[in-house]
Amino acid sequence: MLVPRLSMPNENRRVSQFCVSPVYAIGDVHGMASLLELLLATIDDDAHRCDAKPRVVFLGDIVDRGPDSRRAMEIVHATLQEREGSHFILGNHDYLFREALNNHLGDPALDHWLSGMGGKSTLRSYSHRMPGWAGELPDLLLPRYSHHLALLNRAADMVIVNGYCLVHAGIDPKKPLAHQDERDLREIRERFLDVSDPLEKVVVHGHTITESELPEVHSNRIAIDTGAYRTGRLSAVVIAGNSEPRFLYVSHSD
Ligand SMILES: [Mn+2]
Repeated sequence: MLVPRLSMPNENRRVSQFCVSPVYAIGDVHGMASLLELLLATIDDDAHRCDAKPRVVFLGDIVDRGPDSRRAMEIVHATLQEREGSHFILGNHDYLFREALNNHLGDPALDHWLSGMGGKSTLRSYSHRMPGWAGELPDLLLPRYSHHLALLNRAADMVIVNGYCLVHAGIDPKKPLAHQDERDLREIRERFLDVSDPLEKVVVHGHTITESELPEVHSNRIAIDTGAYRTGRLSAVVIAGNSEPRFLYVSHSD
């Protein structure tokens, strides 16, 4: 059974939450480290305006496809250390990377990750050498990057913030939040996206690039994967107390 990680200790206190530690949830990064740096600087400016300490939740898929997964992972690691109350939710790409580093992937699965999921660009950002077989990968990377594996190993599946449920891909609309399957949280698409009925909480998610390539607000969910590696646009939603969610984004053309 999966117990949602209730990780914001003050959220139930009966105090005004206006401008108190807003949460900035960041969509799929996919190796776009420069955009991530820019977005975090934008978040700092935004939080500074209301004199608040920003908490950051990464909605996952930090690695693969884009050019600099290693640096993106380093930024996530530093952000979690520096900003209290911040979290990293594991995406399906991060999961495969974690499995590879833990030596849990056989050669066919490794090949699928490298060739079919954009894993090759992740490995290139870490090492000039490609592993000859799955078992070689941990030896190649872990001497210098064991802290990245530790980050992946302790990543969350779900974070609850105020009335919102933050996950990578979505939830199974037929199950209560407390009984979700981890794999659904990382991978679900149509079974979740096609449902417009109210859910237990409004779900904030990435994983599927929005049609508009901008953040989208639906009746039961907020979608913020704006396809950074393809569109050059990385987005975040700001959740602060009882105010309506609002959005920040950065792009290469800014
Ligand atoms: Mn994904």
